[in-house]
Amino acid sequence: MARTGSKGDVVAVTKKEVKTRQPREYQVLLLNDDYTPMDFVVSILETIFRKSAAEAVRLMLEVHHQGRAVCGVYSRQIAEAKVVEVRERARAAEHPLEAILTEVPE
Ligand code: TYC
Repeated sequence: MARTGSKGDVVAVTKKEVKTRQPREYQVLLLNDDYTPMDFVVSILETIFRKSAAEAVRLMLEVHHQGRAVCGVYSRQIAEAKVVEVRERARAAEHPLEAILTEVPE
C-alpha cells in the first residue's frame, strides 16, 4: 500500500503482523439424574456422540458416578446442536436427561 508521508513523499506502509486465533472449542457434558434409564443414555452416546458401545457404557457410568462427564469437543455451532438434539430426544422419550456446553479454556 502507498501513502503520502508528512513531507509529501510517498512511503510504503507494510503490515507487519497478521494476528490469528484458533477457533474456540466447546465441550458437551451429560448430567446425571435419577430417572433417565441407563440404556437410553448409552444409545444417546452411541448415536449423537458417535461413541463405540464400550465407550458409551464407560461414559454413561462416569456420568452416573461422578455427576457429569465430557462426551465430546466441537465447534460452538456443532456443540449447540448436540445439546439441542439430546434435549429433544430426551423430552420425546419423557426423560429428564440434560446436556450442557462449556468453553474449553484457551
Ligand atoms: N443415574 C441414572 C440411573 O441410575 C443413569 C444416568 C446416567 C442418567 C447418565 C443420566 O446422564 C445420565 N438410571
